[in-house]
Amino acid sequence: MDSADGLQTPQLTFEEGVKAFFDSAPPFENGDGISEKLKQFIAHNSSPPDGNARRVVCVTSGGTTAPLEQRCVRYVDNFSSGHRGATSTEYFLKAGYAVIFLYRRGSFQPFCRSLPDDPLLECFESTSDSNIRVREAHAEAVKRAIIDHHAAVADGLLLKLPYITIFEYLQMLQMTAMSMRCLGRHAMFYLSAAVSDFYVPWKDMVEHKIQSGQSDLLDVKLVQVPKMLKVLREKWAPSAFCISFKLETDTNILLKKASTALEKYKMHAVVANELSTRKEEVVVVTGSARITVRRDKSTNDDVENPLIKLLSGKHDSYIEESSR
Ligand code: 9Z3
Repeated sequence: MDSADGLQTPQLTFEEGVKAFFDSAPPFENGDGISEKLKQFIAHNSSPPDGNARRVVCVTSGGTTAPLEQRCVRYVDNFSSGHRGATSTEYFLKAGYAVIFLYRRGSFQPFCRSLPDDPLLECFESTSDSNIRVREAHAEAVKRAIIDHHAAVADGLLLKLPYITIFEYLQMLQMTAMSMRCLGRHAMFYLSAAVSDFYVPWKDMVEHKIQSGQSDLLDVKLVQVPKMLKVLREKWAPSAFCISFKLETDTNILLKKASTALEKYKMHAVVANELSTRKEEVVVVTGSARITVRRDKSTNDDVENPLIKLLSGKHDSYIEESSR
């Protein structure tokens, strides 16, 4: 890549690229607090009061941003509503997992999918004596959301960690993975977040809002984000069961790209999905098998229901393999 003065900068090795990414990241806000929450959550689920240790899955959800200014006004965003991650979290909890939900702030949340877009204003109304009550039409959805969500959090089964930028996301993914290492094969990563491929290193970023009107061109140099899937598998959590996602808009290349990702990053499974049909069907690529998973339209089921059943079954086999 060219530097600002036009000179060629030397190509970094993969390891140098990883180091450069973390070295260039802004300080990790509240890192100690998050580390403590993770420690407690994992301790609680590895030796819970009922004596039944749980499997723990880290579900990543939503899209990361790559800021263009340090005091950020503009950024490059990655598409994802967070629906996949939020829905999958509900099914993982049903399947008996404890879930670390690493999500983009403002994206879909578990148990809130049946609520309208603006739940506070649409679900509640004021009464003649100036109190607030739930509107009849939303009563059941609000009750379910509150009961299920509070139960998961109160029982210590759901830990929610919000991010916005690619820096926050990868710093938290690294911290989560290191904390989950002690779980060995009982840990799972379900990486459904849409992660930026390019970023501006913090030290190269302008501090203030980029001014328009100075030139017709906006000259911003973006650097490739090192593929952290590889680091996750090799260094951060080498025994964990890892599932990544592959999103394409061209179905002709989707499965090939998913197989390449499976091999290149040594994933245990890659879930391939096409943008417009992603809520109807996905293909799970594992080894040489390609398993199509469809939503049952007759029961209005979510595609995540059979998907999580399939993946937790594969996780069972992965755990059993180690005791043979
Ligand atoms: C996905 O493919 C997810 O299934 C979606 C879910 C983002 C499509 P929604 O949140 O959509 O329900 O609206 N996630 C991974 C996307 C991605 O960026 N994958 C990278 C790639 O395809 C690999 S990490 O190269």
